[in-house]
Amino acid sequence: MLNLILFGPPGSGKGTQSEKLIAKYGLKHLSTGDLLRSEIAQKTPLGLEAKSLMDKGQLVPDAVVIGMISSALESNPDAKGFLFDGFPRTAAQAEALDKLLELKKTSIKMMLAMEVTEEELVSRLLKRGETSGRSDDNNEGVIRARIAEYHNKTAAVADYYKKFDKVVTIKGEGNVDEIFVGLCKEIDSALV
Ligand code: B4P
Repeated sequence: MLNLILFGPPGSGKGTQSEKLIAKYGLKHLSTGDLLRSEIAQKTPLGLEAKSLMDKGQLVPDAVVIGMISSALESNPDAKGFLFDGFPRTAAQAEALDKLLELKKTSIKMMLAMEVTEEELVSRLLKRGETSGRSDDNNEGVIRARIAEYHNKTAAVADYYKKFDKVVTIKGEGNVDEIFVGLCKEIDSALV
């Protein structure tokens, strides 16, 4: 199995590049952001709890997202591999993911970490907010709170995978297709 983590701050291009990567490598896309937004759209109790946190730019509790990923892994027994997008976002989520994959006798092959400056992140997300209808994208204060959550709780997840020599850093600014080519180069060189 080929299991990849696409990592980076909010607005770094994870969702954008995920679509291209799953098409090229035939992976199952698991985005905790998308899973949470689907719970919100269905107005489930979990979705209502998540919405109040997401609207403030805060992370949803670990137990909630770990549970969602666990059932997504169970319901895709025949997947060739998974692309984790926006997960793990805390050290506890990273440890839980390793255990879940161990049960499936597999592991993370690599973490692709995209780097983008804060001003570029803010401008991309504000621009998306003009059309996306996402309430966490149309307020600069909320966007900066999300970036702060990333620095306080999420950035350290890269250190966890660095211990296992699994992190590759990619510049996430510039042309979408050129960034995609850079990501593929790293994946292909890990596959030989
Ligand atoms: P996510 O859905 O993961 O949202 P995101 O980080 O904002 O999006 P992403 O990074 O995928 O956006 P993209 O760059 O593609 O999370 C939303 C919220 O859900 C979190 O704040 C949190 O509350 C909660 N949550 C999710 N997962 C969680 C977890 N594991 N634990 C706890 N809470 C969790 O796109 C951004 C914009 O940039 C787009 O408009 C795109 O067109 C543009 N763009 C992309 N690449 C570009 C490029 N190269 N140049 C110019 N623009 C570009």
